[in-house]
Amino acid sequence: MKTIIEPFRIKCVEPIRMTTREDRSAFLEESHFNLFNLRSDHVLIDLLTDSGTAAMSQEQWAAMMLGDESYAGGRSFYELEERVAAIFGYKHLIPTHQGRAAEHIMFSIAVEPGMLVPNNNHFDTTRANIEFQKAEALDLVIDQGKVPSLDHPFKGDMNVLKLQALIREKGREKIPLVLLTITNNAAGGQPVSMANIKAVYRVCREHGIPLFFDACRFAENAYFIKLREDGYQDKTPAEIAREMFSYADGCTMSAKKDGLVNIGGFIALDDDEWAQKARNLLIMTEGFPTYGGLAGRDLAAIARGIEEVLDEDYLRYRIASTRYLGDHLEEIGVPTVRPPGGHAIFIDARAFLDHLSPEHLPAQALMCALYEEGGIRSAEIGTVTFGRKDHVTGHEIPADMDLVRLAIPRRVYTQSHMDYVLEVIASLTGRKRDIRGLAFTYQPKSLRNFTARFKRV
Ligand code: P71
Repeated sequence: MKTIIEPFRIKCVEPIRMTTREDRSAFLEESHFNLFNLRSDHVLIDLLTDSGTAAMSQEQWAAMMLGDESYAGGRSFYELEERVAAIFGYKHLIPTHQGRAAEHIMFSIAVEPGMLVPNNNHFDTTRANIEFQKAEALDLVIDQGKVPSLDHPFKGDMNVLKLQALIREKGREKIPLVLLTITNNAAGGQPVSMANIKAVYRVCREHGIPLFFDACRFAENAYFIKLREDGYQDKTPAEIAREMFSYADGCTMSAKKDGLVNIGGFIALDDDEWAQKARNLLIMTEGFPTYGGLAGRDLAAIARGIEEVLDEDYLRYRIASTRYLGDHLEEIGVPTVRPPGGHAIFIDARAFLDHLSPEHLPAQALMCALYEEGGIRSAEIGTVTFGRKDHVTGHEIPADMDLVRLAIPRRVYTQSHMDYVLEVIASLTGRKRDIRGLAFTYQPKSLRNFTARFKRV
Protein backbone atom coordinates (compact mmCIF):
# COMPACT_ATOMS: atom_id res chain seq x y z
CA MET A 1 0.00 0.00 0.00
CA LYS A 2 1.40 3.37 -1.02
CA THR A 3 0.82 6.54 1.03
CA ILE A 4 -2.48 8.23 0.23
CA ILE A 5 -1.15 11.65 -0.74
CA GLU A 6 -2.86 15.04 -0.71
CA PRO A 7 -4.42 15.08 -4.21
CA PHE A 8 -3.40 18.69 -4.87
CA ARG A 9 -0.34 20.89 -4.92
CA ILE A 10 -0.09 24.24 -3.21
CA LYS A 11 -0.29 27.36 -5.37
CA CYS A 12 -0.98 30.01 -2.75
CA VAL A 13 0.61 29.95 0.70
CA GLU A 14 -0.40 31.46 4.00
CA PRO A 15 2.52 31.65 6.43
CA ILE A 16 2.21 30.19 9.91
CA ARG A 17 3.82 32.42 12.52
CA MET A 18 6.14 30.53 14.81
CA THR A 19 5.96 31.15 18.56
CA THR A 20 8.04 29.93 21.48
CA ARG A 21 6.76 28.06 24.50
CA GLU A 22 7.38 31.21 26.60
CA ASP A 23 5.29 33.27 24.16
CA ARG A 24 2.49 30.74 24.36
CA SER A 25 2.52 30.55 28.16
CA ALA A 26 1.99 34.31 28.21
CA PHE A 27 -0.75 34.23 25.53
CA LEU A 28 -2.50 31.48 27.47
CA GLU A 29 -2.52 33.54 30.67
CA GLU A 30 -3.78 36.57 28.72
CA SER A 31 -6.55 34.44 27.20
CA HIS A 32 -7.73 33.40 30.68
CA PHE A 33 -7.17 29.79 29.57
CA ASN A 34 -9.95 30.09 26.96
CA LEU A 35 -8.56 29.42 23.46
CA PHE A 36 -11.40 31.37 21.80
CA ASN A 37 -9.62 34.46 23.15
CA LEU A 38 -6.37 33.73 21.29
CA ARG A 39 -5.41 35.63 18.17
CA SER A 40 -5.12 33.18 15.30
CA ASP A 41 -1.65 34.67 14.57
CA HIS A 42 -0.55 33.07 17.82
CA VAL A 43 -1.76 29.59 16.78
CA LEU A 44 0.46 27.20 14.80
CA ILE A 45 -2.02 24.47 13.88
CA ASP A 46 -5.65 25.57 14.17
CA LEU A 47 -7.95 22.59 14.73
CA LEU A 48 -10.71 24.62 16.39
CA THR A 49 -13.21 23.83 13.64
CA ASP A 50 -13.57 22.42 10.13
CA SER A 51 -16.26 25.05 9.49
CA GLY A 52 -15.46 27.86 7.08
CA THR A 53 -11.75 27.01 7.24
CA ALA A 54 -11.29 25.15 3.93
CA ALA A 55 -8.84 26.15 1.21
CA MET A 56 -10.70 26.88 -2.02
CA SER A 57 -9.55 25.47 -5.34
CA GLN A 58 -8.33 27.38 -8.40
CA GLU A 59 -11.73 26.65 -10.00
CA GLN A 60 -13.56 28.18 -7.05
CA TRP A 61 -11.39 31.31 -7.03
CA ALA A 62 -11.82 31.64 -10.79
CA ALA A 63 -15.60 31.19 -10.43
CA MET A 64 -15.67 34.00 -7.87
CA MET A 65 -14.47 36.46 -10.51
CA LEU A 66 -17.43 35.40 -12.63
CA GLY A 67 -19.94 35.90 -9.81
CA ASP A 68 -22.98 37.94 -10.82
CA GLU A 69 -23.69 40.62 -8.22
CA SER A 70 -27.14 41.59 -9.53
CA TYR A 71 -29.67 42.14 -6.77
CA ALA A 72 -32.32 40.01 -8.44
CA GLY A 73 -32.16 37.12 -10.88
CA GLY A 74 -28.36 36.77 -10.76
CA ARG A 75 -26.72 34.18 -12.99
CA SER A 76 -24.77 32.74 -10.03
CA PHE A 77 -28.03 31.84 -8.31
CA TYR A 78 -29.33 29.90 -11.32
CA GLU A 79 -26.01 28.10 -11.67
CA LEU A 80 -26.09 27.04 -8.03
CA GLU A 81 -29.77 26.09 -8.29
CA GLU A 82 -28.90 23.80 -11.19
CA ARG A 83 -26.02 22.13 -9.31
CA VAL A 84 -28.08 21.64 -6.17
CA ALA A 85 -30.86 20.09 -8.25
CA ALA A 86 -28.34 17.75 -9.90
CA ILE A 87 -26.54 16.68 -6.71
CA PHE A 88 -29.24 16.92 -4.03
CA GLY A 89 -32.23 16.43 -6.29
CA TYR A 90 -34.50 19.07 -4.73
CA LYS A 91 -36.65 21.55 -6.60
CA HIS A 92 -36.23 24.69 -4.49
CA LEU A 93 -32.99 26.35 -3.42
CA ILE A 94 -33.03 29.01 -0.70
CA PRO A 95 -29.54 30.45 -0.06
CA THR A 96 -28.62 31.69 3.42
CA HIS A 97 -25.47 33.22 4.90
CA GLN A 98 -24.68 30.03 6.83
CA GLY A 99 -26.20 26.87 8.29
CA ARG A 100 -27.83 28.34 11.38
CA ALA A 101 -29.73 30.90 9.29
CA ALA A 102 -31.14 28.01 7.24
CA GLU A 103 -32.14 26.30 10.49
CA HIS A 104 -33.76 29.43 11.87
CA ILE A 105 -35.88 29.92 8.76
CA MET A 106 -36.78 26.24 8.43
CA PHE A 107 -37.91 25.87 12.04
CA SER A 108 -39.71 29.22 12.04
CA ILE A 109 -42.00 27.97 9.29
CA ALA A 110 -42.33 24.31 10.32
CA VAL A 111 -42.17 24.16 14.13
CA GLU A 112 -44.74 25.39 16.66
CA PRO A 113 -44.53 25.69 20.45
CA GLY A 114 -44.84 22.35 22.27
CA MET A 115 -43.79 20.28 19.25
CA LEU A 116 -41.02 17.68 19.23
CA VAL A 117 -38.19 17.40 16.71
CA PRO A 118 -36.21 14.13 16.76
CA ASN A 119 -32.69 13.82 15.31
CA ASN A 120 -29.84 11.34 15.72
CA ASN A 121 -28.04 14.10 17.63
CA HIS A 122 -28.89 17.77 17.31
CA PHE A 123 -25.92 20.06 16.79
CA ASP A 124 -25.85 23.06 19.23
CA THR A 125 -27.23 25.61 16.77
CA THR A 126 -29.96 23.21 15.60
CA ARG A 127 -31.08 22.53 19.16
CA ALA A 128 -30.97 26.25 19.98
CA ASN A 129 -33.09 27.14 16.95
CA ILE A 130 -35.70 24.49 17.85
CA GLU A 131 -35.81 25.56 21.48
CA PHE A 132 -36.17 29.17 20.29
CA GLN A 133 -39.54 28.06 18.80
CA LYS A 134 -40.43 26.70 22.28
CA ALA A 135 -40.29 23.16 20.94
CA GLU A 136 -38.26 20.21 22.19
CA ALA A 137 -35.18 18.79 20.41
CA LEU A 138 -34.77 15.04 21.01
CA ASP A 139 -31.62 12.95 20.44
CA LEU A 140 -32.42 9.38 19.31
CA VAL A 141 -28.98 8.09 18.29
CA ILE A 142 -28.41 4.32 18.69
CA ASP A 143 -26.92 3.22 22.03
CA GLN A 144 -23.63 2.23 20.37
CA GLY A 145 -23.25 5.86 19.30
CA LYS A 146 -22.93 6.91 22.93
CA VAL A 147 -19.95 4.68 23.85
CA PRO A 148 -16.69 6.44 22.82
CA SER A 149 -14.42 3.38 22.72
CA LEU A 150 -16.87 1.14 20.87
CA ASP A 151 -16.12 0.36 17.23
CA HIS A 152 -19.21 0.33 14.98
CA PRO A 153 -19.37 1.29 11.28
CA PHE A 154 -22.40 3.59 11.57
CA LYS A 155 -22.45 5.14 15.02
CA GLY A 156 -24.55 8.01 13.66
CA ASP A 157 -27.62 5.80 13.02
CA MET A 158 -30.95 6.71 14.60
CA ASN A 159 -32.72 4.24 16.87
CA VAL A 160 -35.75 3.49 14.67
CA LEU A 161 -37.65 1.69 17.45
CA LYS A 162 -37.37 4.79 19.63
CA LEU A 163 -38.64 6.93 16.75
CA GLN A 164 -41.65 4.63 16.25
CA ALA A 165 -42.39 4.61 19.98
CA LEU A 166 -42.18 8.41 20.09
CA ILE A 167 -44.65 8.81 17.22
CA ARG A 168 -47.02 6.26 18.80
CA GLU A 169 -46.82 7.91 22.21
CA LYS A 170 -46.96 11.60 21.29
CA GLY A 171 -48.87 11.47 18.00
CA ARG A 172 -47.91 12.45 14.50
CA GLU A 173 -49.31 16.02 14.87
CA LYS A 174 -46.69 16.78 17.54
CA ILE A 175 -43.81 15.99 15.18
CA PRO A 176 -43.50 18.53 12.33
CA LEU A 177 -40.39 16.91 10.85
CA VAL A 178 -37.67 14.37 11.61
CA LEU A 179 -33.99 15.29 11.15
CA LEU A 180 -30.90 13.22 10.46
CA THR A 181 -27.50 14.89 10.87
CA ILE A 182 -25.04 13.51 8.31
CA THR A 183 -22.43 12.96 9.56
CA ASN A 184 -23.34 13.09 13.22
CA ASN A 185 -21.05 15.84 14.52
CA ALA A 186 -22.02 15.76 18.20
CA ALA A 187 -21.27 12.02 18.47
CA GLY A 188 -17.85 12.21 16.78
CA GLY A 189 -18.42 12.86 13.06
CA GLN A 190 -19.93 9.39 12.70
CA PRO A 191 -21.84 8.40 9.55
CA VAL A 192 -25.45 7.28 9.10
CA SER A 193 -25.92 4.15 6.97
CA MET A 194 -28.11 4.02 3.87
CA ALA A 195 -30.06 1.20 5.54
CA ASN A 196 -30.83 3.48 8.49
CA ILE A 197 -31.73 6.43 6.26
CA LYS A 198 -34.16 4.14 4.41
CA ALA A 199 -35.63 2.76 7.63
CA VAL A 200 -36.19 6.26 9.07
CA TYR A 201 -37.66 7.35 5.75
CA ARG A 202 -40.12 4.42 5.76
CA VAL A 203 -41.34 5.29 9.26
CA CYS A 204 -41.70 8.96 8.29
CA ARG A 205 -43.59 8.07 5.09
CA GLU A 206 -45.92 5.74 6.96
CA HIS A 207 -46.95 8.61 9.24
CA GLY A 208 -46.76 11.41 6.70
CA ILE A 209 -43.91 13.19 8.52
CA PRO A 210 -41.31 15.03 6.40
CA LEU A 211 -37.68 13.89 6.78
CA PHE A 212 -34.91 16.48 6.48
CA PHE A 213 -31.13 16.12 6.57
CA ASP A 214 -28.76 18.43 8.39
CA ALA A 215 -26.47 17.88 5.42
CA CYS A 216 -23.23 19.81 6.27
CA ARG A 217 -20.97 16.77 5.82
CA PHE A 218 -23.01 14.85 3.23
CA ALA A 219 -20.05 13.90 1.03
CA GLU A 220 -18.08 12.44 3.94
CA ASN A 221 -21.19 10.45 4.88
CA ALA A 222 -21.57 9.18 1.30
CA TYR A 223 -17.94 8.06 1.23
CA PHE A 224 -18.28 6.15 4.52
CA ILE A 225 -21.26 4.32 2.95
CA LYS A 226 -19.07 3.42 -0.01
CA LEU A 227 -16.33 2.10 2.29
CA ARG A 228 -18.50 0.30 4.81
CA GLU A 229 -21.92 -0.69 3.49
CA ASP A 230 -22.59 -3.74 1.30
CA GLY A 231 -23.65 -2.97 -2.24
CA TYR A 232 -22.07 0.50 -2.49
CA GLN A 233 -18.43 -0.32 -3.31
CA ASP A 234 -18.91 0.19 -7.04
CA LYS A 235 -20.99 3.36 -6.81
CA THR A 236 -19.54 6.87 -7.03
CA PRO A 237 -19.89 9.22 -4.03
CA ALA A 238 -22.19 11.36 -6.21
CA GLU A 239 -24.48 8.40 -6.90
CA ILE A 240 -24.56 7.52 -3.20
CA ALA A 241 -25.27 11.14 -2.22
CA ARG A 242 -28.08 11.29 -4.74
CA GLU A 243 -29.61 8.12 -3.30
CA MET A 244 -29.30 9.45 0.26
CA PHE A 245 -31.11 12.66 -0.66
CA SER A 246 -33.82 10.74 -2.52
CA TYR A 247 -35.02 9.43 0.85
CA ALA A 248 -35.55 12.89 2.32
CA ASP A 249 -37.86 15.81 1.60
CA GLY A 250 -35.15 18.42 1.90
CA CYS A 251 -32.16 19.62 3.90
CA THR A 252 -30.54 22.48 5.72
CA MET A 253 -26.92 22.91 4.73
CA SER A 254 -23.94 24.76 6.09
CA ALA A 255 -21.74 25.05 2.99
CA LYS A 256 -18.85 25.97 5.33
CA LYS A 257 -18.15 22.24 5.68
CA ASP A 258 -18.66 20.03 2.60
CA GLY A 259 -19.43 23.07 0.44
CA LEU A 260 -15.67 23.81 0.62
CA VAL A 261 -16.27 27.53 1.12
CA ASN A 262 -15.57 30.03 3.87
CA ILE A 263 -19.15 31.29 4.18
CA GLY A 264 -22.58 30.18 2.98
CA GLY A 265 -25.47 27.82 3.41
CA PHE A 266 -28.89 26.95 2.06
CA ILE A 267 -32.20 25.19 2.41
CA ALA A 268 -33.10 22.79 -0.41
CA LEU A 269 -36.54 21.19 -0.52
CA ASP A 270 -39.41 20.01 -2.71
CA ASP A 271 -42.50 21.36 -0.95
CA ASP A 272 -43.86 24.46 -2.73
CA GLU A 273 -45.72 25.86 0.25
CA TRP A 274 -42.78 25.59 2.65
CA ALA A 275 -40.50 27.06 -0.02
CA GLN A 276 -42.76 30.07 -0.42
CA LYS A 277 -42.97 30.65 3.33
CA ALA A 278 -39.20 30.28 3.63
CA ARG A 279 -38.62 32.83 0.86
CA ASN A 280 -40.91 35.34 2.54
CA LEU A 281 -38.99 35.02 5.76
CA LEU A 282 -35.70 35.09 3.85
CA ILE A 283 -36.51 38.50 2.40
CA MET A 284 -37.06 39.83 5.90
CA THR A 285 -33.94 38.37 7.52
CA GLU A 286 -31.34 37.42 4.89
CA GLY A 287 -32.02 39.03 1.53
CA PHE A 288 -33.75 38.63 -1.80
CA PRO A 289 -34.34 34.94 -2.71
CA THR A 290 -31.72 34.88 -5.47
CA TYR A 291 -28.86 35.80 -3.12
CA GLY A 292 -30.10 35.21 0.44
CA GLY A 293 -27.41 36.88 2.52
CA LEU A 294 -24.51 36.05 0.22
CA ALA A 295 -22.65 37.80 -2.56
CA GLY A 296 -23.05 36.38 -6.07
CA ARG A 297 -19.41 35.27 -5.93
CA ASP A 298 -20.11 33.22 -2.78
CA LEU A 299 -22.91 31.38 -4.61
CA ALA A 300 -20.51 30.70 -7.47
CA ALA A 301 -17.90 29.23 -5.12
CA ILE A 302 -20.49 26.96 -3.45
CA ALA A 303 -21.67 25.70 -6.84
CA ARG A 304 -18.11 24.44 -7.57
CA GLY A 305 -17.49 23.30 -3.98
CA ILE A 306 -20.43 20.88 -3.69
CA GLU A 307 -19.26 19.22 -6.87
CA GLU A 308 -15.52 19.08 -6.02
CA VAL A 309 -16.20 17.63 -2.60
CA LEU A 310 -17.63 14.48 -4.23
CA ASP A 311 -14.38 13.81 -6.10
CA GLU A 312 -13.29 10.35 -5.09
CA ASP A 313 -9.55 11.16 -4.83
CA TYR A 314 -10.41 14.04 -2.53
CA LEU A 315 -12.67 11.94 -0.30
CA ARG A 316 -10.16 9.06 -0.12
CA TYR A 317 -7.51 11.54 1.07
CA ARG A 318 -9.91 13.32 3.42
CA ILE A 319 -11.12 10.21 5.25
CA ALA A 320 -7.62 8.64 5.25
CA SER A 321 -5.99 11.76 6.71
CA THR A 322 -8.49 11.97 9.56
CA ARG A 323 -8.01 8.25 10.23
CA TYR A 324 -4.21 8.76 10.16
CA LEU A 325 -4.40 11.10 13.13
CA GLY A 326 -6.90 8.90 15.00
CA ASP A 327 -5.08 5.61 14.48
CA HIS A 328 -1.68 7.01 15.44
CA LEU A 329 -3.13 8.53 18.62
CA GLU A 330 -4.53 5.12 19.58
CA GLU A 331 -1.10 3.60 18.87
CA ILE A 332 0.59 5.90 21.36
CA GLY A 333 -2.07 5.07 23.94
CA VAL A 334 -4.26 8.17 23.71
CA PRO A 335 -7.94 7.19 24.08
CA THR A 336 -10.17 8.58 21.30
CA VAL A 337 -13.74 8.20 20.08
CA ARG A 338 -13.65 5.14 17.82
CA PRO A 339 -13.72 4.63 14.89
CA PRO A 340 -12.24 7.92 13.57
CA GLY A 341 -14.94 10.24 12.25
CA GLY A 342 -14.93 12.15 8.98
CA HIS A 343 -13.99 15.67 10.03
CA ALA A 344 -12.40 15.35 13.44
CA ILE A 345 -10.74 13.18 16.06
CA PHE A 346 -12.09 13.40 19.59
CA ILE A 347 -9.69 12.68 22.49
CA ASP A 348 -11.35 11.26 25.60
CA ALA A 349 -9.74 13.71 28.02
CA ARG A 350 -11.50 12.28 31.08
CA ALA A 351 -9.85 8.90 30.44
CA PHE A 352 -6.51 10.40 29.32
CA LEU A 353 -6.14 12.76 32.31
CA ASP A 354 -7.54 10.32 34.85
CA HIS A 355 -5.84 12.19 37.69
CA LEU A 356 -8.32 15.06 37.17
CA SER A 357 -11.96 14.85 38.28
CA PRO A 358 -14.58 16.19 35.82
CA GLU A 359 -15.00 19.18 38.13
CA HIS A 360 -11.44 20.17 37.28
CA LEU A 361 -12.34 20.34 33.58
CA PRO A 362 -9.97 17.76 32.04
CA ALA A 363 -10.87 18.62 28.42
CA GLN A 364 -10.24 22.35 28.91
CA ALA A 365 -7.01 21.52 30.75
CA LEU A 366 -5.81 19.25 27.94
CA MET A 367 -6.65 21.90 25.32
CA CYS A 368 -4.54 24.44 27.19
CA ALA A 369 -1.67 21.95 27.48
CA LEU A 370 -1.80 21.22 23.72
CA TYR A 371 -1.61 24.91 23.03
CA GLU A 372 1.20 25.63 25.46
CA GLU A 373 3.24 22.62 24.35
CA GLY A 374 2.80 22.96 20.59
CA GLY A 375 0.60 25.90 19.60
CA ILE A 376 -2.29 23.60 18.66
CA ARG A 377 -5.82 24.96 19.06
CA SER A 378 -8.71 22.54 19.59
CA ALA A 379 -12.30 22.73 20.85
CA GLU A 380 -13.93 21.54 24.07
CA ILE A 381 -16.87 19.14 23.89
CA GLY A 382 -17.34 18.48 27.57
CA THR A 383 -18.14 19.97 30.95
CA VAL A 384 -17.32 23.56 29.94
CA THR A 385 -19.60 23.38 26.89
CA PHE A 386 -22.39 21.09 28.14
CA GLY A 387 -22.07 20.98 31.94
CA ARG A 388 -23.55 23.60 34.24
CA LYS A 389 -23.12 25.13 37.63
CA ASP A 390 -25.44 23.96 40.39
CA HIS A 391 -26.53 27.28 41.86
CA VAL A 392 -27.49 25.72 45.17
CA THR A 393 -24.24 23.85 45.96
CA GLY A 394 -21.95 25.93 43.71
CA HIS A 395 -20.51 22.70 42.30
CA GLU A 396 -20.09 21.90 38.63
CA ILE A 397 -22.51 19.31 37.20
CA PRO A 398 -20.30 17.50 34.66
CA ALA A 399 -21.30 16.64 31.09
CA ASP A 400 -21.57 12.97 30.04
CA MET A 401 -18.11 13.10 28.49
CA ASP A 402 -15.06 15.35 28.45
CA LEU A 403 -13.76 15.35 24.89
CA VAL A 404 -11.19 17.48 23.07
CA ARG A 405 -12.07 17.82 19.39
CA LEU A 406 -9.27 18.09 16.83
CA ALA A 407 -11.24 19.23 13.77
CA ILE A 408 -9.39 19.09 10.48
CA PRO A 409 -9.86 21.97 8.01
CA ARG A 410 -10.32 20.74 4.43
CA ARG A 411 -7.28 20.84 2.10
CA VAL A 412 -5.34 23.08 4.52
CA TYR A 413 -2.79 20.99 6.43
CA THR A 414 -0.42 18.31 5.14
CA GLN A 415 0.68 15.02 6.65
CA SER A 416 3.74 16.67 8.21
CA HIS A 417 1.46 19.05 10.11
CA MET A 418 -0.40 16.02 11.47
CA ASP A 419 2.92 14.33 12.36
CA TYR A 420 3.79 17.44 14.33
CA VAL A 421 0.43 17.27 16.16
CA LEU A 422 1.16 13.62 17.00
CA GLU A 423 4.64 14.50 18.30
CA VAL A 424 3.22 17.22 20.54
CA ILE A 425 0.61 14.86 22.00
CA ALA A 426 3.20 12.09 22.42
CA SER A 427 5.50 14.41 24.34
CA LEU A 428 2.60 15.37 26.63
CA THR A 429 1.71 11.73 27.25
CA GLY A 430 4.90 11.13 29.24
CA ARG A 431 4.25 14.14 31.47
CA LYS A 432 0.48 14.11 31.58
CA ARG A 433 0.36 13.96 35.38
CA ASP A 434 1.88 17.46 35.44
CA ILE A 435 -1.18 18.84 33.63
CA ARG A 436 -3.16 20.79 36.19
CA GLY A 437 -6.91 21.14 36.33
CA LEU A 438 -8.83 24.38 35.84
CA ALA A 439 -11.66 26.18 37.62
CA PHE A 440 -14.03 28.88 36.37
CA THR A 441 -13.32 32.45 37.41
CA TYR A 442 -16.18 33.78 35.25
CA GLN A 443 -19.03 32.11 33.42
CA PRO A 444 -21.95 33.59 31.47
CA LYS A 445 -25.48 32.19 31.80
CA SER A 446 -25.46 30.30 28.49
CA LEU A 447 -23.00 29.24 25.76
CA ARG A 448 -20.31 29.48 28.38
CA ASN A 449 -17.53 27.80 26.40
CA PHE A 450 -17.14 30.91 24.19
CA THR A 451 -16.52 33.49 26.90
CA ALA A 452 -15.76 31.72 30.21
CA ARG A 453 -12.52 32.45 32.07
CA PHE A 454 -10.45 30.04 34.11
CA LYS A 455 -7.56 29.72 36.56
CA ARG A 456 -5.27 26.80 37.28
CA VAL A 457 -5.96 24.74 40.39
C1 P71 B 1 -18.46 23.03 14.07
C2 P71 B 1 -19.54 23.93 13.59
C3 P71 B 1 -19.31 25.40 13.67
C4 P71 B 1 -19.52 25.90 15.06
C5 P71 B 1 -20.78 26.29 15.43
C6 P71 B 1 -21.02 26.75 16.72
C7 P71 B 1 -19.97 26.79 17.63
C8 P71 B 1 -18.70 26.43 17.24
C9 P71 B 1 -18.48 25.97 15.95
C10 P71 B 1 -21.76 23.88 12.68
C11 P71 B 1 -22.90 23.12 12.34
C12 P71 B 1 -22.88 21.67 12.37
C13 P71 B 1 -24.04 20.96 12.11
C14 P71 B 1 -24.05 19.47 12.15
C15 P71 B 1 -25.23 22.99 11.73
C16 P71 B 1 -24.11 23.75 12.00
C17 P71 B 1 -24.23 25.24 11.91
N1 P71 B 1 -20.64 23.33 13.15
N2 P71 B 1 -25.19 21.62 11.80
O1 P71 B 1 -18.71 21.82 14.11
O2 P71 B 1 -21.75 21.00 12.65
O3 P71 B 1 -23.70 25.71 10.73
O4 P71 B 1 -21.85 27.23 11.51
O5 P71 B 1 -22.79 27.39 9.18
O6 P71 B 1 -24.12 28.15 11.09
O7 P71 B 1 -17.37 23.51 14.40
P1 P71 B 1 -23.08 27.19 10.64
